Amino acid sequence: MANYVEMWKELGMDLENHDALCQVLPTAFGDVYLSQENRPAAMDFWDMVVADIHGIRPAELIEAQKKGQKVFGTFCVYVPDEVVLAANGIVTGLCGGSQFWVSGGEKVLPKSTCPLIKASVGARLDRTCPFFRIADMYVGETTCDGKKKAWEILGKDVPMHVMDMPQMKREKDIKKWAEEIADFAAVVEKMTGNTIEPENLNHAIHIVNEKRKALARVYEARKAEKLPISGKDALLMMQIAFFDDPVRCAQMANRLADELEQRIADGVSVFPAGTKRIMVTGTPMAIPNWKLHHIIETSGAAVVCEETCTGTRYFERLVDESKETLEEQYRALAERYMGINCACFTPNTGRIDDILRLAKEYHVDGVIDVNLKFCCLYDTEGYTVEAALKEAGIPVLGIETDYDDADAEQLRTRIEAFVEML
Ligand code: BJ8
Repeated sequence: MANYVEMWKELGMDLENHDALCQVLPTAFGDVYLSQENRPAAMDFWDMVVADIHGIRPAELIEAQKKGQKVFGTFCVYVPDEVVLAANGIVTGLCGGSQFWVSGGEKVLPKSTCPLIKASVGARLDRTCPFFRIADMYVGETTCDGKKKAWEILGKDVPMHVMDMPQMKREKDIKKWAEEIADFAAVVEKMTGNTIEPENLNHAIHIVNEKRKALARVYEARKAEKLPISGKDALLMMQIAFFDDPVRCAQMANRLADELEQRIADGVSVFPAGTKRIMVTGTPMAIPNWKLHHIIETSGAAVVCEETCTGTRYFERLVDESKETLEEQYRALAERYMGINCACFTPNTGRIDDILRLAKEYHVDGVIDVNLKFCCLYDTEGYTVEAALKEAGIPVLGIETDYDDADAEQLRTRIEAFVEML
């Protein structure tokens, strides 16, 4: 860690405060991750990344900036990475997943804002996250109300581009999203000084598709009866996918998938036979939010799938690689991205279909519908989700939580009781 102090200083970070974060993270990671038995050897890559999460990748980004590349920070899986990559830019996720940042966000936001937004704003304003300091531009979107207003605060001293997200999925909405993508492309071209041509956009589409396929291979292995990987490890891979170089991410996920497929062939499982299989659905879990997975997996169950933006919503469905003009490519991108089922859309019946399909594919015994406190969208949609699951005869437990550990024991009691009755 010490090696990066100069870099953090140059980034204008609050070193004293940041030290406090650097001290808690390794303990949390050790308790949650390194205590697991028989982890796949290929997890060594993600362990190494987490150990220096504010060092290794930020240093790479700074190097790239010195060579003229621009870094775009994003907060939502609807923002198409392909457009940035096509202009030789770099994308990094910026969503905050730690309670450490929440109080900083509460200085300027209502307390009744979801912790993901509070943590993201806190990380930025308290100057304790290098990724926020490095990004040349932030890219927001008009998904939920909290985020929409947060952009106005976050965008004060860093260029901010906001993509106007349709809230329905009619043909005219898909067309509108294709136009938004084209507008975003123009902004990216201006920022990077590079032109987006059909060739480089198709190359970028291919890169991101390969990343999606690699992540999907790891998820495929989680459908096996004998689980070759824990939900916590799969979640970690997903969380870091938002920060990593997409080509390396695909290589590492494929390397992990090779090992998992071998484990399946050898009958190796990280859980005892008969462990109950849980699917988690709901709000995303930004790094280092491992709270719910840890509670579930230390309460006698295993997480086999996440229908979240740090799960299947991130990689399912590919972008058509056969298009030849920019207009067709933007349309193909819009079609793929509008296939994501976020609760900010109405109606959002596609999400219910996904949940029922995934519950079957991953052979789940029960579903935990998780809502980050003050996320009105997912909270309200929980009613429909839970009714559909009950109708399908799939046990479901709805919970609301935040990043604070204060409710951990209470959650554990409820989750243990739920697992017991499965
Ligand atoms: S596509 S889930 S990443 S918007 S949890 S900030 S919705 S109040 S993160 Fe999201 Fe895109 Fe949708 Fe996914 Fe608002 Fe809810 Fe907070 Fe949320």
